Amino acid sequence: MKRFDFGQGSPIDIKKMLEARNPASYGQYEEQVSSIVEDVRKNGDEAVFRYTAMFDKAAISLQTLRVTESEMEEAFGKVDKAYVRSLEKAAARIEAHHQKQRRYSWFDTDAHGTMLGQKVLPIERAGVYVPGGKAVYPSSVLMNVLPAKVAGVEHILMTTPPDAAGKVNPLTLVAARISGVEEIYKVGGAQAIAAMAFGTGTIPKVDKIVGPGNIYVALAKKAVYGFVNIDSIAGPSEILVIADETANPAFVAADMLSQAEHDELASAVLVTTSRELADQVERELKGQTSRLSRSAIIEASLENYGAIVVVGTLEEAIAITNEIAPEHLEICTRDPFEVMNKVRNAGAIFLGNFSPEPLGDYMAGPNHVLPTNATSRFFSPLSVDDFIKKTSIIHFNEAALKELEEDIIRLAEGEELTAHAQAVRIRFAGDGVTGGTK
Ligand code: HSO
Ligand code: ZN
Repeated sequence: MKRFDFGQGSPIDIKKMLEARNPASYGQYEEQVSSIVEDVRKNGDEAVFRYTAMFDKAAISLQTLRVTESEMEEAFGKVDKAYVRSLEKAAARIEAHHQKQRRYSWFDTDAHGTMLGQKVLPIERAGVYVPGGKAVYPSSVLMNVLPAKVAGVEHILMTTPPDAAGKVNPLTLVAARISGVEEIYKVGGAQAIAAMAFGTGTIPKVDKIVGPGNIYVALAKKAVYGFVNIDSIAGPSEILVIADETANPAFVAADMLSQAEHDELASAVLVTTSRELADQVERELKGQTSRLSRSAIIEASLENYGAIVVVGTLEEAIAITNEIAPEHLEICTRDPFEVMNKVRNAGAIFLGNFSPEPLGDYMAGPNHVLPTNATSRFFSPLSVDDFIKKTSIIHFNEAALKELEEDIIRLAEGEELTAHAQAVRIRFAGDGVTGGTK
């Protein structure tokens, strides 16, 4: 845990610290990933089964690639009823929030005889990648699928790696069913991304791939971008807390630890105007960590990417925050709304002492797929917008076109595009401006 007291540290120090998390070793996997992607593109299902045998140690065939109804029932049999109810409650809240993001087609007419507008349609097919292994997050299944559902995407499919026995994690299956996904394929890694991007004999090609994954999945998504659309590539989790002397140090520490436990590369930062609070939070972090099951991960993450910064004013805290552009921002100050008004860059903002970050991870309703690595400067949370596309609509009648005729011809001739000019002129050739078709 780094400690910067006012005057010693600067926002740039923390930024540098966080930038170190961008793995410089990306390149070493790139070749392997692109050869997997090419192989799946060429050889389809056969390559998918080969890589599943190699990486997941599972024997999957055409008969077992797709999750069956009886496997789904088996999964529901294994998962606690109360857990299912909580997931359903979360799904309802997430859906309600995303309903408010819907966009509609619009058309404007004017007295001159024009009709201009924008047609909004969902993409036809979305593919959701769900990781297996240690980070099975059913909450992330809901967060990735429900915006697509609300957008009206008709075909939503999911891929997730099987275990060595060829089974998919039951929590993943339950979350898939609750969010309304009927088509689930047992394939993970770069091979899953390639399968969804190009299609195989069995797995349909999609228009957009979303969902978190390891470095192979991230690189594969980059490799297929352009053939299909992808979501942004998520980095390790981040939390920044702005606090003054009114904050509760135990709460602040607990919330920082909640993100630190995600992985060793996660980052938890406190920026406070109170030296006393800084000391108390530091003590709380130590005390609480030892009682947590993932204390080893937390210690590593705090050691490398944790920081407590004491500043003179809230203005300075806000400036540091805007510079860091954290994924999650908690504001625990006397008037959190006033601070929130001045924040420009953050994925999600949690206000006050009773809006802990995990509330947003599971239940509040807004999406927990958020921009990381300072990309909240220009990226937004995953939303319904990620699953729609727009088409411009243009209609002019003769009189309306006539009004703009001269301007269009002038602009076209300025670009030396005489065929462009002619396409307008020809419609009014009766005026003798040019020779018409007669
Ligand atoms: N905090 C993570 C999402 C998550 N947390 C899933 C728990 N489960 C996103 O940054
Ligand atoms: Zn989390």
